[in-house]
Amino acid sequence: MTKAPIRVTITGAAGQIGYALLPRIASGQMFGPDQPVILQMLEIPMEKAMAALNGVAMELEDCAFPLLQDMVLTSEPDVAFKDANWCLLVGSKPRGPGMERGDLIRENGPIFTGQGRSINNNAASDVRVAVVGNPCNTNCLIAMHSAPDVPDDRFSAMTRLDQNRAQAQLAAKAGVHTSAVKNALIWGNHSATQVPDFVHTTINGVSAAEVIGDNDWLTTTFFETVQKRGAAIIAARGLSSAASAANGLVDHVRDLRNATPDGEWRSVCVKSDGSYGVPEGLISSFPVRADGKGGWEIVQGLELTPFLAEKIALSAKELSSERETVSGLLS
Ligand code: NAX
Repeated sequence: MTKAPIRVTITGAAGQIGYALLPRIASGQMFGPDQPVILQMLEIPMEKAMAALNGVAMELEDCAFPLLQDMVLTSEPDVAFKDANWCLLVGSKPRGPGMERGDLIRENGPIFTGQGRSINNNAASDVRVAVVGNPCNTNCLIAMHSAPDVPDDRFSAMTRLDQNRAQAQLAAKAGVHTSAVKNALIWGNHSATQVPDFVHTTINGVSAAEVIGDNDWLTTTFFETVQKRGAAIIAARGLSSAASAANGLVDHVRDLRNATPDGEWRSVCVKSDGSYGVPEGLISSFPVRADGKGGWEIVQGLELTPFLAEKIALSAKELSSERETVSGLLS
């Protein structure tokens, strides 16, 4: 019997990531090869953006995807989030010339109060929300606070792209295929303070730190390469990551929907319960395991080296200061 379609809302659908993401959802890569989808695509109410969205929809039509049941194109959040089962909050304003991170947070915050409220009032009772638009941790925090009727554990933000980057860097250094690297892990904020772990990651079953055996490289080159990979892509491509970001989001949603294999975890930004010294209530990246039924837990008991503990505390401090900046938006 054919499954009932899932309604997936994508904000910023006419943007770069949207363009790389939509065909992957419509082709079944995010929700599975037998799961029909309805794409509910939100853009800003500007002629240029809506025309571009229309063009994207024309291309999706031209793919004749068997799983794509319907498309909604709108600039009204209440229409986009109506009965949505998954909300992928990708759209946000880019950082303009001379803008500080704090300015970006203040500019984008109100978008996420409005969208959070609209999700609260319109989405399906099983709705889940994944935030990509930057600063994604704090935008997720704002959306979560703006949707009081939606359980907090339905909200997440994306560090899966950073995890994939860390995995690839460790594999390249060790001279192995990426599949030999397991449990790559990002802690903290999706920002330049993010903490790529190398202590709990394994290469062919052995600690990555031990296999690579070069603490200097791990604590400097590896760290900075992962933290600054986004800027390196912009320098090379003239545009920010899009295909890899869309891929990260496909992975992120699958990570939360499917049971995590035994002994593994995935990096997901979720609401902190105080684990690993990250203040309660912040949206921070942790090692997370999903049960395949919609539930997840933060993996407990990983021992932090003084180096990792210090870096995680720094990233958490940045998250706390972002929360302070938007405190007026947190009801
Ligand atoms: P683009 O500028 O190409 O697209 C963004 C789209 O969002 C635009 O079409 C814009 O019209 C739309 N938009 C803006 N405000 C909106 C609103 N209120 N409602 C609906 N749509 C709105 O950016 P793109 O390259 O697609 O990146 C999107 C976001 O992802 C950015 O904030 C970017 O910083 C963030 N990223 C997050 C990553 C992560 O790992 N968490 C990595 C990739 C990316 O940098």
